[in-house]
Parts: sequence; structure tokens; C-alpha cells
Amino acid sequence: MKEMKMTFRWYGADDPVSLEYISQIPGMTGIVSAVYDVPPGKEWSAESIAAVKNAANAHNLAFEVVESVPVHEDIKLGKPSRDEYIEVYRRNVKKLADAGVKVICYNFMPVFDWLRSDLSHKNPDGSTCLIYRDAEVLAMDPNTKKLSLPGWDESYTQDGLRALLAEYKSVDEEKLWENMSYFLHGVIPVCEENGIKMAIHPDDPPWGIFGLPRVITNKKNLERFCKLYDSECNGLTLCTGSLGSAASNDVVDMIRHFGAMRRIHFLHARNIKLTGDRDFNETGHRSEDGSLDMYDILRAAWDVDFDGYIRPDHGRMIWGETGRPGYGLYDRALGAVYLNGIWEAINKTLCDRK
Ligand code: CS2
Ligand code: MN
Repeated sequence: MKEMKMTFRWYGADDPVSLEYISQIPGMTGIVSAVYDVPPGKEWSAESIAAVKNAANAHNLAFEVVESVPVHEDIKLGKPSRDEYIEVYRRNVKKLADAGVKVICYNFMPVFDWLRSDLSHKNPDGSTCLIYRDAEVLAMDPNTKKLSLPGWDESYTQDGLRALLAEYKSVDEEKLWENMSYFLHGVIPVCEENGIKMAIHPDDPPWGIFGLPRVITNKKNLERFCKLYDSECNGLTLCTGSLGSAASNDVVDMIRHFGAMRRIHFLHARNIKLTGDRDFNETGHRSEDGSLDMYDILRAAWDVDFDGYIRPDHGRMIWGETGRPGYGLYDRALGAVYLNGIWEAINKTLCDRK
């Protein structure tokens, strides 16, 4: 029987989803979490890391995956101050390794992490989900419009955001690659020394937005990324929903390819329904509900002997639940159990049953 490790994202003590509830999900082995109250570029204290670990362990859950250790904008911009921030990153890597962490998920998206046009789109069955409509997102371009971006309008002031966007005017895709390479050359050696696997999260959505460059977007670029620093520690978070939202991406093929290279350390399983060119809705995890085939995805992972960490990614809000968009308990728990069910079926079909 092959084994992957089913995990669940937990946002810390403020998360409306408790560790107790997470531990009650069948087949759950650990949490994916972070120290959330420290701004990017600052060092995490050993005590705060230990607090997450102890809280998880008290519920019989492991804490071996961090999502995310954020990369300071100065590193992505390639400013002189980046050396200091990379040094902090290296210290955080070391501390996390000391606490038993094995994988660090991060992203290299300028300014914004995931972007959506609506965080609570109402489905006919009464559930809500996150959706992306390219035209609507572009119409909210903060370069020219008053700041109002779902999920982001509280993170920035209008002026702060404009200033940051202006700084990125001199960073095109090639420059971003250079800055990424510089970052990796600073960080991966420490990971190699400490047994940590870095796992970059793809850009979501996987195309440039508001004139900002995005490069972790397709197979060719993931290949280029792996070559920036040729080490197993320089790996990927394969997020099916992020990559799959570009119709040209073949997620299953990517899992086979990068999985065989031993570069996938973390799998985010999420389904999305493509509703048009650069338009999609997030859905429940089931293959039939979206455009991605979860059986094919897990079968590819199984075939390449994936034995890393997996988690259900965003879910819908169902059964009247309220909370952090994409990160409710119920739909993600259903996702986890569904994924484990597929995995058991593959295992029992393809392994000798002793
Ligand atoms: C998202 C991201 O798709 C996802 O997993 O929720 O916020 C993700 O956690 C970050 O991009 C990882 O750095
Ligand atoms: Mn993801």
C-alpha cells in the first residue's frame, strides 16, 4: 500500500475551525499552519513555532508543513535590503527544521496572493463559493480605480498599494526570475543542511494581473523554476486548482512529470469549473463537479510514488457555515475523505492485497 499524508490547513487560534474538529476528520494526520501574527520579513520566535506544534500534537496531529513563510516584497523587487530579509528567511528555515517541520510552502507572486472577483458567489443549491471573472477583476485595477478588491482591501491603503505597484514597474518577468533565483541561492543551501523541502505555490490565477509579472504558471516555467537551483529541496506545491484554471495547463501531466523528478512535496487538491476563457468557479472536490478529474490526479500521484503531504484546498461554504472564504470546515472535510477514498481504491486495485 502506498501512503500519502492527508493534512488540513489551520489558521491558528483565531481560526473558527478548531483543532479538535480537524482531528475528528477521518484519516487526518496533520495540520498545515504558520505563525500568522508576524509580518513578512520578520523572524518567527521559537516559542510561537512551538505553540503551533504543541497545539497540534495535543490533538494527535502532526505539524510538518508550513504554509506560508511569506517572501518579503523587497526580495521579489530585488532591492538592496533583500539580503537582510533573506537572512531572516534562512533563520526561519533553521528554526522550523528544529521544530520538526519538513516542508515550507511559499509563493513568489508580486503584491497579491490569490485574487477572485467574488468570495461568496451563491450557487443554485444555496452553497457559496469563490469565483473568478477576468473582466470584473481587471475592472478593479487598483492602478486606476479606488481600491476595492475582494479579500485585499483591508491589507493595503490606497496610497501604499499604488506606491508598491509603481515600484514593480521596473520588474518584468525576466527580472522576477532573476530575483527568484537570487532568493533560492540564498535559501536552498540552508534547506539542504536542515532537511527542509521548499515547495513553491503556483500563481493563482496563473497569469499576470494589473501589469504585475507572474511566472509560476505553466509546465515550461515550472521546469525553468526547478532548474534555477537543481536540488530536491527546491520543489513545488502542486496546486491543481491554481494551475488548472488555465485551460492550457494539463495538471495530470505535470504531476507525472514533476512527481517523477521528486520535486512535488505538497499537493493541493482543489476542483474548479472553467466557465469561460479566464473565468472559473471553485467547486466541491468531486471530479464530476468541476473541470479537473480527481481520480486522474491521484492516479498520477500514485503512479509516481507520491508519498508527500496532500491537503484539500479551498472548499465551498455549505450547511450554513460562515468563516474564512475557501477555508470552512465542512466542504474541505468532505474533500479530504473523498480524496482518501479514491486513494484507498487505487491502492486496493493496484497493490497486492495480502
Ligand atoms: C491559497 C493560497 O491556493 C491556496 O492554497 O489559499 O493562499 C496559498 O496558501 C498561498 O499562495 C501559498 O503561499
Ligand atoms: Mn493551493
